[in-house]
Parts: sequence; C-alpha cells; structure tokens
Amino acid sequence: MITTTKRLGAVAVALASVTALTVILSPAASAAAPLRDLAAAKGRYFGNSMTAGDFNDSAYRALNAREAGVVTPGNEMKWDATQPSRGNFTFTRGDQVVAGAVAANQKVRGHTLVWHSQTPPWVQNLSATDMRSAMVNHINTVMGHYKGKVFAWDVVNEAFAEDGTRRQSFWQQKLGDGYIADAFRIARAADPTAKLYYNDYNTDGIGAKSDGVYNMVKAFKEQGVPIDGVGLQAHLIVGQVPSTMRQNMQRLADLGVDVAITELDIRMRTPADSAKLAQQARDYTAVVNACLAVARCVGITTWGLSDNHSWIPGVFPGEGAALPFDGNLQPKPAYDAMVSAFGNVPTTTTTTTTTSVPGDANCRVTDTINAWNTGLTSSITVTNTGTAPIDGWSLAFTLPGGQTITSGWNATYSPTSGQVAARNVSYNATLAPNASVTIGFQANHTGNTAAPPSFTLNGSACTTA
Ligand code: G2I
Repeated sequence: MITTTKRLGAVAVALASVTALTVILSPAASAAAPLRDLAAAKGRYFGNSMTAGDFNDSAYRALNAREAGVVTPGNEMKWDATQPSRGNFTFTRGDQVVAGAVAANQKVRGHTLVWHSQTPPWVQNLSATDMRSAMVNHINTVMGHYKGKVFAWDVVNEAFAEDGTRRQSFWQQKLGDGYIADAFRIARAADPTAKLYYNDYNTDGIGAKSDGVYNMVKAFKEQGVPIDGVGLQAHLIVGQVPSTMRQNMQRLADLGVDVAITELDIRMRTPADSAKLAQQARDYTAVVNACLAVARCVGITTWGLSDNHSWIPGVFPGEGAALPFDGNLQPKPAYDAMVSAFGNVPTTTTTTTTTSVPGDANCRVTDTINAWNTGLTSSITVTNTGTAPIDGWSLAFTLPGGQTITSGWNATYSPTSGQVAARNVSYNATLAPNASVTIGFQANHTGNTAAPPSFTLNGSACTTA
C-alpha cells in the first residue's frame, strides 16, 4: 500500500521543483497505474459492472472510467429490461450503459440472454413451442441491436444445480436438455463476431457443479456447438477462495475455450476490520494470480468497484465490504493487492496542481494529475465564477510535449495532443453561476507529467483566484 507519508514526500519534491504550482493532497487519488492498464500490460482486461444509474454518480463514474477497460451492464441487458412484454423491446437503459462505456473508451460484455431469473412471467408461462420461438426472437433481436457494440455475451446464465445436474428451471423443464446448445447456435448466427459464453456461480473451483459445466463444454466442443468461453462469476467469501481455481480454469481452457472471471466480489461479515481486509487482499491476489497463470483467462470483472455499489448487503444481511474500494471510493488493501498482483511497481507521484493565470476570468480550474511511469490521469474541475450561466463550453489547454490522451470522460477531447479542446457532452453542457463540472482524461507521457500551464473557457482565461 502507498502510505500517506510516501505521498507527502513525493509531493514535497514536486513542490520544490515547480514553484508555480500550488500543491495539495488529493485523498481520493491513488499513485498506482489504473487496473485497466496493468491488466492490459498482461494481455488481460479488467472490468466492472455498471448500471445505467451508476453513471449519474460522477465520482463513481470517474473511478469506473479510470480503473475499468470493460463494462458489464448490471441489469440493463437482461430479459426483463429488454423485452418486458412479448415483442416489446426497449434498449434505452442498455444503450445508456453502452454510451457511458464508449465515453470512457471501454468495451462492453453483454449480460445475459437466457436465464431463469429476471425473466418476465409471460415467458415462463409459454408452451414449449412458443417458448422456443420467444428464445430465438429474443436472442436475435437483442444481439442484433448490440451487434458491433458488445464483444462477448453471457448466452446462458446459471443453468446448473449445485450437484452438477441441470437446474430444473422453466427453460429446462419446457425445452429439455437441448436448449443450451440451441441458444448457442442461435447466438452464433445472430452475431458471428461476438464471443459466446456460458456463465455460472459456485463453479470457480473444482467440484460437482463445475464438473457438470466442464462436461457440457466438452460435449459441445465434440459436437461442434459454438461456445467460445466460460464465465466464472466468483462471488466468493473472505478466506474461502477455492484452492483449485487455477486448475479449474486450466481444464476448461484445455477444452479450447476462453475463461473469464465475470462477477468477482469477496464478501465478509461486516463491519470490516484490518485482519479481514488483509485476508481479503490475499484473496484478491489469489484470484488475479490464478487468472494470470492460465493463458486463456482473458480478464477479470468485479461486480461493482466500491462497497456502496454492491448487491451483497441487500441479499446477504450482515455481509458486505466485498469490493476493492470502500464506500467513500477509497482504495482498500484489496485494491493495492490487485495492483501488485498485476505487476505494478508503484513509483510515482500524486500531486494536485492548481494553475493560476492572471487577468479577468469567469472560470476557475483545478487540475489533479496522478502519474505513473508511462501514463497519467488528469481530473479537471471547472467552476463558473461569473454571474451568467454558461450554455455549451469548450475548455482549451496545451498538453506538455510527450503527453497523448488515450481516453477521457465527461467531455470530448480533440485533438489528443498539443492544443486540446475539451468540449461538453450533452448532460453537462450548462454551467450555472458557481456550478462546477469535473472532467478527466488518461494520457500517455514520455517523462513530462506536468499539468497544462493555463486554461481558457470559451476563449477567456481561467484563474484560481
Ligand atoms: O445476484 C448477483 C448476480 C449473480 N449473477 C448474475 C447477475 O446478473 C446478478 O446480478 C444481480 C444484480 O447486480 C442485481 O442488481 O442480479 C440481481 C437479480 O438477480 C439484481 O438485483 C435486482 C433486484 O433484486 C431487484 O429488486 C431490482 O429491481 O436488481 C433489480 C434492478 O435494479
């Protein structure tokens, strides 16, 4: 873990060498490289689940943009959300998640097409023939809508019972054993470019249930049923990460499919204490290490990033604290453990710089730079210090040489180096007097991690006053 003392030391160095900057500590900033970059350096992705509502929480949205390279919609692509009544498809909320992901340069995992849960009663009450045609239509329409926007789908979710036999869901009871292979064949035809996954929980280590899944995937490969991957949800408990996780992923990979950890969280009895958090950090390390040890483990998604965005407390009373950030979006030992497991050498400085430009202005800018060896994030807060509302804005600044923007959030950035204009997006176009907007971007650098020397908003210089 990066200690406050170390951060202060680094800041002091920055202060001594760059006299024009006012430097304060930014408690939310972490000196580590984002997990999305660390995972990418290992040929993996790091992802997070986001609901449409999560994008309205700007601090959480920014955290998600910084850390995750892949987003899975928490609920918005499920059957009850996409086809609440027969033939009535609605993609508004799913599209919101896709738009939020695209704005942060993230890819989207689709979740989920055929499941016994969050599927409306009208489906469950159909006759066998009707149910099959509803399944065909649903897969075709939903995958058709998201073609080119979703790189992988959980085609079938949670179809096994704990003893490794098929779950006796309405799908199984009406359509029989063949419905899963059927769903995969329909899905392949609906979007041949998407990776097709079977996804389940309590299948993380070797056991009766994962044996059932393994045998199904083996049979599918022998029979030419189109399956590309297996998702292990990994809803785990502190101190109980299965010791056979790596082995289990490897045996699936050996069948010729990819493996992904799709919904990771590691819960504990609350309240958390330092011993539980330390154990949780070891548990997160074990999961990352298991994935890194299996060449076909393509990525890890956590089911939320922070403990206030988790399904656990609502479903397991008295349990929680399952995610890498706490309820104040501060990194927990589990976050630092993942950073280390993904191979980061935390070498960098975290500084908050406040740029001051003389002259009359109707704006104030605070720019927080968080840099590591080859990259940085910049979080910029712009305040309207004038008396009139600003409707539509463009924040102009010059990036120091060697810095190139690779992704951004809450604004569009163009071009990606040199003299950049950050323009509002639809939901933050208006800035009332005294109102602020926080935008941000991630950039590569070649050594110069300084903030832009000055900013103008719609052509007039901004100050810190
Ligand atoms: O249950 C945890 C996960 C297990 N694997 C499949 C995932 O799809 C599942 O996600 C959760 C969502 O995170 C929850 O947000 O699935 C739950 C339902 O099984 C979701 O909870 C539901 C609530 O139960 C409903 O009351 C609520 O209306 O979310 C709905 C939409 O907010």
